[in-house]
Amino acid sequence: MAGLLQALVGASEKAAAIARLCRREQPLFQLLVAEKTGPDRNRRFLQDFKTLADVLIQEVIKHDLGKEFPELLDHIHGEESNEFRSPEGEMVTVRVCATPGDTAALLLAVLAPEREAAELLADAVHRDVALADAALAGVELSILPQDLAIWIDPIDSTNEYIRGCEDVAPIDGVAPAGLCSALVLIGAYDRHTGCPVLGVINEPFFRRDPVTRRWQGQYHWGVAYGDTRLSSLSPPGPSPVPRVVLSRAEAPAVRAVLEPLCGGRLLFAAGAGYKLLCVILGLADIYVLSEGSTFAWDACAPHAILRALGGGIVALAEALRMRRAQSAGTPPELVYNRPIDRVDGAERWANRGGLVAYVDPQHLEAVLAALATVPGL
Ligand code: 2IP
Ligand code: CA
Ligand code: CA
Repeated sequence: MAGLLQALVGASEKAAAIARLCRREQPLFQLLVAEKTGPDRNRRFLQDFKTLADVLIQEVIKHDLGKEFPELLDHIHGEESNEFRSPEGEMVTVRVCATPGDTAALLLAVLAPEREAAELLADAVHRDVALADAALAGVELSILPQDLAIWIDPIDSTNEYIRGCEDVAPIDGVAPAGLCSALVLIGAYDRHTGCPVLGVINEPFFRRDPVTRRWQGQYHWGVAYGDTRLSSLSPPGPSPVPRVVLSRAEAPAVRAVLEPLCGGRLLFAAGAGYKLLCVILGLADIYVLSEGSTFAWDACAPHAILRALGGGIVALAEALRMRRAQSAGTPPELVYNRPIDRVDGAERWANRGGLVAYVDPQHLEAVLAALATVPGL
């Protein structure tokens, strides 16, 4: 199957371009950062523009992939629903139309009277992106699209995307917050086993061009199926002491047992996708999340890349249960085709028991051993 990985990367590039456009072009930026102010302002729509950006990006990815791979059409899922309420309270289904004019007209139903904003977005939606990447072009895979399904997080770390702090200084290489933690995540998993197989992470706000001051992005990809392991990145080198990255909201008891493991120096960052990227890039060795506050679309793409590099993402509660029961076998990894029973909405796809992302199995072992001592975890 030549082409699906390239199509995922192409879709992520278009998504990243739209994410940048919304911050660069005044008519869009104003909507993105608009505060709910006076009662005479069109409040609903100002408040929802950021959601529209997310929904639209997801629809574009879905549209572009579905067009090239019709076998995937009913198997492309994402964080957002494409149902959107217009300022008049009417439901609009956001989708990519046949022409930029039609797409602009549809967007205007939600954005009216902001015609310029609707046109700018429609333009970007219909613009082709060219990939100039010889290494990527040379990748040929034998896995079939009809065996795969897709998870999309159109923008992860939306809070940082909206807040938009541009020059947050990294600490030990890891940005504690800021625009750089907003990422586009597109992952493909095996429909039958739920295993992640292809992953693309796009960083729309990787760095600024020193001359134009415009944001430039970069992307990373990974492939893991059968015995095939391929990635745009090399596995990070070993580090004797595991560097652990956590959410600022992580439980104090978890912090307390992990701190001594990493020489008293924990790292903190925003964005589940960004913390996973830190492990992928070797800026951290381990990401622990003890809560169910991430979802299938947050983890699928990074998980495929981690597997391509020899690591993975373990389902934490399950791994601790096995460990405490002294069951044999390797700790279970997250899977992406199993919704939680009797649960509605996004929660159905929560990674409920938490997770541990790793590259080096020795670090994983040390961290699980420490976490197993936390009562109630
Ligand atoms: C969020 C986002 C948050 C993260 C949360 C995700 O996704 O990545 O930053 O929390 O788990 O679900 P934290 O930053 O504490 O890790 P989104 O921005 O797409 O809602
Ligand atoms: Ca997310
Ligand atoms: Ca999101």
